[in-house]
Amino acid sequence: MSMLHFEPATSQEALPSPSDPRMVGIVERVLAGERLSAEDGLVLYETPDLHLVCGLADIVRRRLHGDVAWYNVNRHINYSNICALSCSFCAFHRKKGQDGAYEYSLEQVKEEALKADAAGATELHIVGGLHPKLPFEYYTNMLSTIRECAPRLHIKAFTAVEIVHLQRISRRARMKYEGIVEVLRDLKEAGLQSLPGGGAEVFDDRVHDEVFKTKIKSDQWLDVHRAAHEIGLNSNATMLYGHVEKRPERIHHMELLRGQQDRTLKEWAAAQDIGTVNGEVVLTGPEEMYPAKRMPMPGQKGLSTGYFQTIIPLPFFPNESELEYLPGPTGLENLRTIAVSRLMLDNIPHVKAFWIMQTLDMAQLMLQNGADDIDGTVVWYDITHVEGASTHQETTVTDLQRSIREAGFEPRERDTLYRVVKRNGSDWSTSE
Ligand code: V47
Repeated sequence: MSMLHFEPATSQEALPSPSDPRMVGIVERVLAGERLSAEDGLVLYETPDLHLVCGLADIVRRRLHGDVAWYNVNRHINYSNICALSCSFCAFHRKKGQDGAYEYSLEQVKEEALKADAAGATELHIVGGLHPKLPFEYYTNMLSTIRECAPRLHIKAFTAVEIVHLQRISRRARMKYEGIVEVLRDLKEAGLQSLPGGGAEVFDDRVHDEVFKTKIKSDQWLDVHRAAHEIGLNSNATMLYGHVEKRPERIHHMELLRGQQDRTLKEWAAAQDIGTVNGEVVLTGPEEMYPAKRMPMPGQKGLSTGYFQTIIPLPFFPNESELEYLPGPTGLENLRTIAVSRLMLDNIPHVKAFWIMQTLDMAQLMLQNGADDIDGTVVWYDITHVEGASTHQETTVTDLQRSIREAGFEPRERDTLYRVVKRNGSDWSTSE
């Protein structure tokens, strides 16, 4: 990592002129703060004017976050890799009894939570496979154990497909949507505070049938997050790209997320005096469009539900999966996908370049091209292993801060809900 400090130039005047005539209208729309269409999204993916796409994403990112870039002090816990499914993109899953299969006891989870808390972490990010044998109580006990032994830790846990699995094993089956709401309420009562964005993959039936056929489809993934929002939990969203999907399918994925977020934020936008056109809530316009606060934050006037906080585009890692013969996306495709996500998802406040998958060096570049968050210290991560990394994948706060500064931004520690963290060693508090 270079120690050179880079000052990104992103003023409107510094934007390169379009060589692709299709970009002219897009530039006008972005500068005016108008929503981009699916057709625009495809142009952003296909145009040779990559610098222009990235420059536009940076302008929009700075409207929302100025020169701040976010990180957190967290721990990921992958409590078990035993999974009833066998998605072909996934190298994490094992069958019970298979070499390398594991599951954490509640005692082990407690130990990790205590260690995380003692080290000053603010968040536990907990996900695992769909374990065919663990009872529902394992999950509620896991949450309540953490809640009791480390009450300061925010518990962000379980992807949408795990929630559907928990609904099934909890005997809360009844009506599908109601059952999901009920199981989420049980989990919330036990200590769950938000949902991570995993398991969304690509919202497309063809892609679903080809590489994750037995997993839930887009409508169920979106329903789980809608239900979580309904009961006041915030969540994130991901998009796993660079395998068998095509670019229009990625754009469609973004459109579905954007549409759902529109419906969620409508009431909030009205209370904040943010104009909507056809119910569209666009947060990424120029300063003069938003004399009031444009960023949704929990507890704000008009916001009675949770919402999508962050989009995390995840580049596909073929290593050791059934799709190992695929090349995976290039660095340039990863950079472009971050920029396109920032421009298309105009109502999701944050774009995360997850350093574990993007690498810290590329995450620096991504901060200059649409991303405003790089995730946190992580410590343990078992789902992907970049270039032979072990499960111990940790970085320090010093390195996160240095990376952010080198990229030309001001590092700011956040909690899971993007409140500013004030820290004194392992002691911390939030601004609210
Ligand atoms: O759900 C699985 C994906 C996800 C592979 O919410 C793969 O803040 C690439 O969701 N190559 C887990 N990706 C990671 C995730 C996440 C990460 C960081 C932050 C947040 C957040 C969420 O990883 C899985 C799946 O979609 N995945 N296999 C693979 N071979």
